[in-house]
Amino acid sequence: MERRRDRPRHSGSQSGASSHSKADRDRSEGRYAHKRVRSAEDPPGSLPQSLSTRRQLYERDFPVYKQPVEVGVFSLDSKRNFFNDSRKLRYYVDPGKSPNFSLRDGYRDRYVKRDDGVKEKLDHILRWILENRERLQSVHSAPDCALGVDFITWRGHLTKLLTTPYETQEGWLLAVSRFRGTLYISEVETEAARVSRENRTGRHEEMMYWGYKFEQYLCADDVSSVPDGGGVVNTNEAFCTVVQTRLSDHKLLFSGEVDCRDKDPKAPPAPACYVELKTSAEICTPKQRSNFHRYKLLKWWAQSFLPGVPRIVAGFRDQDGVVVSLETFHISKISQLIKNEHNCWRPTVCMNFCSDFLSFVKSVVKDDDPRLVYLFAWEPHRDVSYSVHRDSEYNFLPDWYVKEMTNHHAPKKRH
Ligand code: 0WD
Ligand code: CA
Repeated sequence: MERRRDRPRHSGSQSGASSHSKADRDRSEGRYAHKRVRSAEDPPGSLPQSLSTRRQLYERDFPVYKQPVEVGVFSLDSKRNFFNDSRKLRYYVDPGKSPNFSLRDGYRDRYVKRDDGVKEKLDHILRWILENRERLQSVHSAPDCALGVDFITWRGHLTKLLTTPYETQEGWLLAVSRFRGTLYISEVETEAARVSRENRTGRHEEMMYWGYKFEQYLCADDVSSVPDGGGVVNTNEAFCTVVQTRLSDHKLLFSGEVDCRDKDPKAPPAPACYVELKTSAEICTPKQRSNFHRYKLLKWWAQSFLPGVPRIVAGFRDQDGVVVSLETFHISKISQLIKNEHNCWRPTVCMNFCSDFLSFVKSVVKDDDPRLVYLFAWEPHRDVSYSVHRDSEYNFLPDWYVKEMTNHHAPKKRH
């Protein structure tokens, strides 16, 4: 039997290149290219001005997505200080019996909330890069690409790209600058997102705490300790993985926050030992189950598939924030799980859209200048468009990074 080509798989380094033939690519390009991107007045050879997000345009074979490789980690402490190590990595502890966690516990008196009005942009990733450059510099790097990768961003930004063809509520703004051959992508908060952030209800604020409280019930600070449900929840603290991978012909380096790892020392190496934790309202009706599959599982799948995190432990909670059941979702099984859902999302559409968006960005952002920002904008039911800004409020590559990369870290000559 022929292997199905639309399966959402990470490609190994061996099989990756062969799973997508040139004939396949040519066929899909020929069929769709003229519809996906639009040029102003369509003069021949002109720059594409916009990119369509219509799902039908991305229903092709699953693109090559190489197994993500962890190239580093970092931690952020309770004051949001950066450490180039895994000190904030926690260990998953199975609660065994049916849980009865109260997620409301500690909201008033044991909660330190990160100030989400402070925009850190790519700063922590850039700090990691400066401290770990030697790990990136590959012998194969092109001389005009100092770091040997095409894109640097947060995993969360890529998650937004993957879900775009199915998103009907929230648009996005992504700022892009090219610097020494690499494209940096950093999100800009939309006006609508700022307004809803500044006008959250008390109930919404509390529910945002529930996810972090759930983590506290299941995570221990050390490999041989147990979770402490009586401690303080501080959302400044984070452990992040930095992974490298390739989507089609785009070499990616991104970082994502990881909740915890399997504490078995025999567990596979990162990222395969990582566990993502989630909470969701308990499912009581077929309609609720269908919505869970259609909307929530899409976001969960996209977020964990990207860095190669293999499983999610979900806590289903009632209206009062009490976790009534736990369920493990294996990322590799999610696409099967949703197959019975009529008109449901498809991983191949998510990945092909992301790949085409990155191609679009490459074709648009040609000037190599950290003070030049191309702002890509998208609203539901619209195409992706962009505008160009020099020395504006959208600049996001800090002087300390540009200076350090330009002066002290010129690519070393190899003998
Ligand atoms: O300032 C900003 N606009 C952003 C900051 C945008 C995106 C990320 N970040 C920071 C976060 O503060 C965090 O340190 O980057 C790190 C996480 O990056 P990511 O992994 O790329 O983000 P994402 O996949 O969206 O979120 C992963 C987890 C979330 O878990 P759940 O299970 O809820 O998806 O990171 C946390 C959250 O626990 N997280 C945040 N925590 C505090 N403030 C934020 C945030 N703005 N965003 C995500
Ligand atoms: Ca989580």
